[in-house]
Amino acid sequence: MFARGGFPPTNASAAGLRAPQPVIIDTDPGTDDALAILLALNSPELDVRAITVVPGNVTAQMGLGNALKIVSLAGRCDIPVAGGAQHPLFQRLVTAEFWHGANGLGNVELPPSKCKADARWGPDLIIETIHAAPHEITLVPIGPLTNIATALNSDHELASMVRGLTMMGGSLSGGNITPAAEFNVYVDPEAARIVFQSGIPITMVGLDVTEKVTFSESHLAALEAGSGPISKAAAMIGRKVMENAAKRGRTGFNMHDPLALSSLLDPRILTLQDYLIKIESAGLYSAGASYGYKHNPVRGSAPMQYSDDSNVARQDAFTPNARVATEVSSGLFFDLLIPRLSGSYKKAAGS
Ligand SMILES: [Ca+2]
Repeated sequence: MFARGGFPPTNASAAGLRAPQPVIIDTDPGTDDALAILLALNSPELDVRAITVVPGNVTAQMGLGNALKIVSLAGRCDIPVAGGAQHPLFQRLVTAEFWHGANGLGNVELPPSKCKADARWGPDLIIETIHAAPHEITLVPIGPLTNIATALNSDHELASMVRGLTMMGGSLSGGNITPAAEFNVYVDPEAARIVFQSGIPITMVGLDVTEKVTFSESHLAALEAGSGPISKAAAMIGRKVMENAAKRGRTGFNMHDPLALSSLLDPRILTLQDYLIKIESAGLYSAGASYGYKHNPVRGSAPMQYSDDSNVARQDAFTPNARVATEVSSGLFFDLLIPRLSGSYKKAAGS
């Protein structure tokens, strides 16, 4: 909560703080999830304490299998990977195989996983991991917010024990799955509402910036020229998504989840502004919309003619609940991403 002392400093701005930043990634892999996870696992600035899987781009079961294959590819079976919610809190699950392929990874067949799923339930693993390191862990949800909301509902102390939450989701400028809604919020708007009301310091990396970072042929060529299984896998996934995008008349594709992840690595990539974010969970066409207020009054819909609710505009003290990414340096982002996925970063860092 901002009132609890505001946002913690980033690693870059915290003088002397060089220990890797502990994170939990909650994910619905997902092609861009795969690239985001690989980025995280190739970033020494991060300490990935757990990966939890949420239904979204694909079903919970498929997503768990994909997460295990990705972690195995990176040789990181030491990281607990757990399944969680099987469906959104109230909505029927809507998946996105049309974009991510029937297997969720662009129909790229990654090698079978050598890693085994953690026996714990995802929300329980989130709770246990945070309790083991109170005020240290940043949650990084890059899928619908079902697991995070479930954990918050189960443990009312949890929000005050989280260092921060950096999410891919939401939009101040219209949606991608409907004209109103960004996909992750659309899939489970009630969960998103719980998270935005939680008091956790939130950094929202939404379509306002993710649609400005486009993976193109030159990025693909750099990955294909890289060595090692991670570069090869990232290149194969990138190639498949490029082909799918081309069939839809698009050149390249947006790097939604990797951009959210990258903001933890280099704070110069995104420009953030304070907003009070409200989530629309009802509506025939607008469920999953995220609306950003910059100041009072916080004005909702007009009351129904025969209702008693006259509280149209709220004049309470204005308190933002998120820092929203409003501008992005695409160049800085790809300068960070491509070397880490292609293997050249480790060589440079280790030389
Ligand atoms: Ca995702």
